[in-house]
Formats: sequence, structure tokens, C-alpha cells
Amino acid sequence: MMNDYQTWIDEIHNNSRYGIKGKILVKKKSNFQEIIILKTKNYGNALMLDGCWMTSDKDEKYYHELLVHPALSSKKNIEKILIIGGGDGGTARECLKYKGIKKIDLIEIDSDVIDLSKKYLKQIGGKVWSDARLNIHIMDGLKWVKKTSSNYYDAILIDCSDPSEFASGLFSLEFYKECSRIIKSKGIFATQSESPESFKKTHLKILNKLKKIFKHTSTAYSFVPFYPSGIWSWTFASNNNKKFLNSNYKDIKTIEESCEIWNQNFQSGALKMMPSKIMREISSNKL
Ligand code: SPD
Repeated sequence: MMNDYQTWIDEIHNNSRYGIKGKILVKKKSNFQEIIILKTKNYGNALMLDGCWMTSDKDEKYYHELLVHPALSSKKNIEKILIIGGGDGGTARECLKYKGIKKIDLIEIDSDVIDLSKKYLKQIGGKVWSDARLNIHIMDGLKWVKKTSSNYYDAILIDCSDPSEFASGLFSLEFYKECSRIIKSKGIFATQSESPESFKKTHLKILNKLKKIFKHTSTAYSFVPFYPSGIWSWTFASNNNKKFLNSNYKDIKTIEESCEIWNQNFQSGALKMMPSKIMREISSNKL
């Protein structure tokens, strides 16, 4: 009998291939990028944008929980959140676990990513798409932050793709400056900050730029099975004088119980995992 799950799809990065075998559900060119959704036996449905793996049903929690919880659990109360990217809904889903949230603005450049995620990655977005607190804006993230008033958001979460023609603005000094301006003085900023192994140069640039703009930064390292080299990073930043990144949210136990990967111990380990070579190169301060 014909086996449908026979197509290998690889992310090819630096002469290495990171691939999985499955059945192609979607392969299309949107206005911005090529979108592939692959149905796999071990990872559920997986999303690839312009040749790079973004997420899959079975490994997304390694990524989304590490982006959201170190940031949000550090605050007693968070009302207004900005998510840039995040068109699969996973980041918004994790945010909506916090009780005080009044509004999330999700800025995604490609409406096809949202439409296809609603249809094929249902378990990632869960119920977020019908939550009245979620406001979706289809536009470029850099344009959005430029037009936002100062001192507006309690948290800003950058859930973007790797730098590319249209995503590179989200890794610029100009973008980080705008984020620092529109975040409240005690607000917290978080971004996926690429891999210290397979995207080392980009990783170092992100960390050095954030250090220039924000008073405090900390980077967590963990793994995302689908991403090139497996090891990944998330960087948190604030302009608040107090040390952030300890859990202060009142109902933290409920958040821990709802997570598959994140807990307070996991977080404190992840924040101490900076590889020595990265520590050394950061101090040399290349932008
Ligand atoms: N190399 C992949 C980097 C992708 C980061 N964003 C993923 C989107 C998941 N919400």
C-alpha cells in the first residue's frame, strides 16, 4: 500500500540538513514567502517559512514557553502586551494564561501564516483566535512600533523568523530603540535570539545591540529539536533598575502546572547556560 508520509523536507543551513519526512499539506507562495505545512508521524503538523522550520505541533512548547514565561512571570501584573510575529498563535496562547491581561496586539506581516495556522496548526493557537483580548494587525512590526506612543506596553515579545529581506528590520538597532521607547518603565522585552551555534554571528549581534539599548539584559539557552543545531536562545531586557527575571506573578504554580517544559528551576538553569565562547565574544562588543 502506498505510504503518504514519504516526502523529506529539509532546512538547509551552512551545508547541513535538518529534515523530517512527511506528507505535504500546503506548499504555496504568499506575498512574502514560501509556506510549507508538512504532516509528520512524530511531530504532528510542522510549519516551514522560506526554507526555515518555524514550529511543529510536538516541539513548539520548547520554544513558546521559553519566550513567554521568563518575561511574564517576572511581573506581578501585566495588562497590555505586544507580540511581533507569532502568527501561529503559540506565543499568544501562553500569554493568555496570565489573569490580568487586558489586551494583546499581535502584529504579523503575512496574513497567510495566520490563516493557514488556524486551519492546520489548530493545537498551537488553541482558543486564542476567538479571544476578545487578541487584536490582530497585519502589518510590518517596525512600522507598528514607530507609530505607537511612548510608555505603552507592559511586555513586548518578538516571535520573529530568522533575519531575511523583510524580517531584518526586527533585528535592527532602530527597532530595539523603538521597543525601549514604547515599553513602560518597568516593562519587560523578550525576543527569540537565534542559535549560539548555527546562527552565532546573528546571535552575538542581537545581544550586543540589546545591551546598547536596554539597562539590563539576560539570555536563556535551551533546545528546540526542529531548529538548526538544536540549541536556541531567548533574550530578555528591561530598563528597570531592579533585577528582573525572578518569578513574581502571584499564581505561578498554576502557570508551572500548565507548562510542558518551563518551570522556575528550568528557567534559572537556562539563564546560566551561556557558552563560554559567547561570553568572551560578547565582551568584544561587535555590532
Ligand atoms: N529558525 C527559526 C526561528 C523561528 C522563530 N520563530 C518561530 C515562530 C514560532 N512561533
